Amino acid sequence: MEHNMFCYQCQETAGCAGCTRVGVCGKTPDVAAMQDLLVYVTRGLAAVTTQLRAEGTAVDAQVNYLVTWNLFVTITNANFDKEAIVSRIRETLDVKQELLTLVMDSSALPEAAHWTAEESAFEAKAAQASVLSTEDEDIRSLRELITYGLKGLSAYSKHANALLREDGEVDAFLQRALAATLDDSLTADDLVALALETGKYGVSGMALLDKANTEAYGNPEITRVNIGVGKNPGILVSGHDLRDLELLLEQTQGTGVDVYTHSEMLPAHYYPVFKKYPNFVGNYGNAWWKQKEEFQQFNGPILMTTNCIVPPKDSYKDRLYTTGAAGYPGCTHIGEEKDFSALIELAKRCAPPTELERGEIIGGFAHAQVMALADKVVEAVKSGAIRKFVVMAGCDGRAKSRDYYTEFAKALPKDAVILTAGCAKYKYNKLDLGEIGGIPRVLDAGQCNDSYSLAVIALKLKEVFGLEDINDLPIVYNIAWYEQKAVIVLLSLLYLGVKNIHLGPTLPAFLSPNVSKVLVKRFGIAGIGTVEDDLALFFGEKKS
Ligand code: SF4
Ligand code: SF3
Repeated sequence: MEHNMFCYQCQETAGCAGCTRVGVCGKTPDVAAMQDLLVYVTRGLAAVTTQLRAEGTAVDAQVNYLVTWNLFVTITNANFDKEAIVSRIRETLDVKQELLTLVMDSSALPEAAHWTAEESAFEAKAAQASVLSTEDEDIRSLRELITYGLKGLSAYSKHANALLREDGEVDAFLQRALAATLDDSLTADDLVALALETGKYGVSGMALLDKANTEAYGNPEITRVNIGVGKNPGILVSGHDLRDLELLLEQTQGTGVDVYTHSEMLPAHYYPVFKKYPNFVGNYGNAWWKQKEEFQQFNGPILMTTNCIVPPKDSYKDRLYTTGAAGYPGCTHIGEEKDFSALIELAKRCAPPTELERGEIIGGFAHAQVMALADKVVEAVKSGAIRKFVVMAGCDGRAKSRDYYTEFAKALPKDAVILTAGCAKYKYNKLDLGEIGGIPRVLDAGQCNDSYSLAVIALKLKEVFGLEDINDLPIVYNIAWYEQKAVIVLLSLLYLGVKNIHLGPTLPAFLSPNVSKVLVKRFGIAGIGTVEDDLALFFGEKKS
C-alpha cells in the first residue's frame, strides 16, 4: 500500500498500527519525511563519531549537543517546523562531512555516514530513510525501540546540558547505540541486549539531570501549588525545560507580568529556588492535550520549551512562542540568546488569565523529600497502614480509554498510595484521595524524568527492608505512556530489574509480536485490563 508517511512512535498512532496518511498528532507527511531524514543523518553522524572515538580521537561537546538536540526535535509533539528541521539536516551534514575527514579507517562505516546531498535531494532520500526501510519486522521493532529510548535520553541530556552538566559516557553510548541501529550484522539478541544497555544509560542520564536540577534549584520539597489565577496579565510556560523558566522569571521581575506553569512545568513549583520569585503565581490548566481550550482562555503569551505542542488554533497562534528543540511554523521561535522581551511586552497588552478552577494541588515528593519522611513511610508499611505503593507515572493523552487511570485511582483500596511523575498525574491529582497518617495518597515526584526519583525511592526501601530483590517490595507498576521519554523510563526500569510492569492504555505498536513475547517472557510486561480485573490482579480483591 502507498503511504504518505510512516510513524508509529507514540501511543496515539493511527489504529494502534501507524500513522500513514497524516499524524494523529498533526504531523504532516512533509514534516514526517524531514524528521526521518534528520534521524538518518544523525545516525550517520553517530557512526562517524563512534569510529573517531574508537580511533582515540576526542569528539567535541558541541557535536554531542547536536546529536541530542536533533533527536529531541523528532520527539512526538516537539517540533512541527519543516524549515527548522531542514536546517538541522544541513548543519548535521556539514559537521559530519568535516568529521569524516578526521576518520583514519572509514572502510566499515555505513552508507549513512558517507551520504550527503543538496537540499533538492532531501525528499527522495527521506523516502529511503523511512522506518519501513528495515524489512525484518523484529529487527525494525528493536531498532525503533532503541531509537525511541535514545530520543528520550536525548531530551533529558539536553536539559542537563542547559544547566551546564554533561556526561561524556552517556553521549558516547548514545551515539554508539544510534550507530548500531544501522548495523545489519546485529541479531535480534544483540539488539535486545542493546535495548537493556540503553536502559542502563537511561538511569545515568536521569541521574545526571536529577543532579543538575537539584544542584541548581535545590531539592524538591512538599509544596501546595495554587491552581487559581491572579489579577495581573501572565505568561504561561509549558514543556520541561527548567532553565528556560528560570530565565523567564528573571526577565519578568518588576514588569507586572506574572508567570504560570502548564502541564509538565508544574513541578518547578516544588524547587526552593523558584519559590523566591514573587510573580511565580501557580499552575494553569491540565495535561498537554487540553491546551486548545486552555491556551485560548489564558489570554496571554505561552512559551513552549519542549513537547507537547498541539497544533494551535488561530485564536491564540500569535501568542504561542517556542524555544529550544520546540518549533511550530508561523509561531515565533526564541533563539538561544533567550530574550523573552517580546513575550513580556505582549503580556502587558493582554488581559489576565480567565479562571479555570480554584484550589491547590500538592506535590514535591522527589527522593530527598520522601527519604526525609522515611521513618514515617517505613512505619506505615510495617504497621500495614500502607499496604502497597502503585507507581502510576508516565504520560497523559487524549484517548478516552485513559479514563481508566482516573477510575483506577478512585477505586484503589484506601491503604494504597500512588507514586507518580510525568503528566499522567493530571488524571487523578485533583481528586481528593486523602492521606494515610499524614502521607498524601498521591505522591508526585515531578516531571517524567523524575521517574528516576521513584526508582531511587524503591532502591532505598529495598535497602531499608533488607530485601534481595526490588520485586519483593510492596510496589506495583501501572504506567501510562504516550511519547518517547516514557520509553527511556521503561527501559531504565527494566534495566533496574523491575518486573511485571503494566503498560497502557495500549502496548506500543512498534513492538512486533516476537519482541513483545520476549518482553513478556523476560520481564512480565503486560497491558492493562478493566479496573476491576487489574485491582484483583494487584491486590487480590475487587473494588473497595
Ligand atoms: Fe502518529 Fe504519534 Fe508519529 Fe504523530 S508521533 S505521526 S501521532 S505515531
Ligand atoms: Fe507529558 Fe508530553 Fe509524556 Fe513528560 S508533556 S510526560 S506526554
